[in-house]
Amino acid sequence: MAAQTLPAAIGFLASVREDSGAGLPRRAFAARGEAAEVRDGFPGSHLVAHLLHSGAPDGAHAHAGGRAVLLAGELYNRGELLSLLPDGAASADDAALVLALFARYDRHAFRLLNGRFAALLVEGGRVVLATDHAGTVPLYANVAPGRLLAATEVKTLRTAVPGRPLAGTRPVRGLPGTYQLRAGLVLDVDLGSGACTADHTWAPPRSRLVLPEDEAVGLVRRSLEGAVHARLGTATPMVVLSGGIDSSGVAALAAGRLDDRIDTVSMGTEDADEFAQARTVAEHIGSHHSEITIPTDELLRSLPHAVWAAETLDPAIVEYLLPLTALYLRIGGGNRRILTGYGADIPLGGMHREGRLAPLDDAIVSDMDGFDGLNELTPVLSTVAGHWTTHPYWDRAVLDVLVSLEAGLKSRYGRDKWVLREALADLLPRQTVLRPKLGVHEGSGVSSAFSEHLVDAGLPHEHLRETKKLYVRELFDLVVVGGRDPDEVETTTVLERVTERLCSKVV
Ligand code: IOT
Ligand code: MG
Ligand code: MG
Repeated sequence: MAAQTLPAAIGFLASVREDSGAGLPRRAFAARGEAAEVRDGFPGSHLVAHLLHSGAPDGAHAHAGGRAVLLAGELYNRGELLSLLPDGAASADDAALVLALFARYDRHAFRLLNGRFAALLVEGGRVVLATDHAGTVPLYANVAPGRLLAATEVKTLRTAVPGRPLAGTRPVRGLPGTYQLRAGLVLDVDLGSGACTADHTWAPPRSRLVLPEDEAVGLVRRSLEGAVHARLGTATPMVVLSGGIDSSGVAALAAGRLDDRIDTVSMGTEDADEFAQARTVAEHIGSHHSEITIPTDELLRSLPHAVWAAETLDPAIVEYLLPLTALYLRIGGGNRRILTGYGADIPLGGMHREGRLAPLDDAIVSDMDGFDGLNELTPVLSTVAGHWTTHPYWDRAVLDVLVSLEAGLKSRYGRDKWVLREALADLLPRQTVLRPKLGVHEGSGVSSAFSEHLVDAGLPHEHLRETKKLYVRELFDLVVVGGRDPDEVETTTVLERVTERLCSKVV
């Protein structure tokens, strides 16, 4: 089955127990959707779950051969995967496909998948949890002998009794005994004892590929084309378009594939926008284009929502995600499938504006080591508004290529992201291909608006980074750990608490 408008499920909250007692914690997803209840029984275990969906959850749950799987998200290499199975598998939904692969490869099945998903598999007294290669759908777990809870949003586990430490995971601030699985992880849990083993299914390449220019350019073009095509779905897709090379490339490849026009949308504030640059691209590819201006104070009011959705503590990431969250909240027209250019700058070193090759590769190595746990690719940023996002540059095959290419192909002839610009040159106006990088936080004026907001409230100029960190931490403690509704968070209260902390130096 090709990708639909939305995947069968966009999130889950699941409990697996040896006994059949106790249900689920209260549902408290930021993601918007209906919840389908799933109940399944096995020798030695009982599964109860809420599958979050927008109309057709069946494809997210499969049961066969004494095993069951729940899958939030979707797979992008179905063709490859089907070639490993008997012909009859072609009609299988993604969850059923994972189950069939598991029957053959056991937990190594997760090494085969290129997708955007979180999965839970039950086989008697054994529970297997898995994240995609980049952990793009966050997954959290809480395990004690005889019981396991897992969810795609940690706030849904905030009232759980602390569980035991888990290999391959990281603790979550304020929620002892609940852990986030790392990216590209399979966690194999023995339900009876709560003991688990962790196995990595992916790691960022550390070696670099030396290729002639034309081969490198062709490789980037083909892999990106494949990733965009696999993500188009069955309804008209939308691309969030800044008019930079990353999102313009995605939009051009999507438009080139479909007979109908695609939709593109660009956001700005009264302080800053990239409307002219995005319009140039929209006209060139013939998309239905719209512009959304979000007042800066509305943007700042969405800060609690961005933290609530992304469950992140990193202030720089919040600045990148805030304009996008605010944009997704403004996009109407029912549940949309949205493609982004997010993430291209990480493997290509686009954020570093660095021409020298050693510091460029230093930055790439460090960013590829550091992305895990930031949750910047989480679908919840848009599922809060009912939309599903997907990021072609973090497709497993694209990412493997982009990370691997030697730094001299990324910075070349005085241009950053050279290999990508060259790979898309025939599809876009020359000015777009040559356009210097502008970060979403700069193009929307968010970084400076956030700074001003703090300075206006009397917080010191000289510690803005630290202040932003405290601010985001305060929000996290309220809306994630504390379960508060982001609409009810008072900015003034948050500012007061940050001031108190700064004064008492409890940093
Ligand atoms: P940037 O690359 O500017 O934007 C990311 C994506 O957001 C774009 O490709 C586009 O799809 C969408 N977007 C940006 N601006 C607009 C706009 N005005 N209207 C509509 N859509 C827009 C930050 C950044 O530079 O964003 N993101 C980096 C990575 C951050 C660093 N993370 C890390 N080190 N782990 C990125 O690679 O996307
Ligand atoms: Mg970019
Ligand atoms: Mg940009």
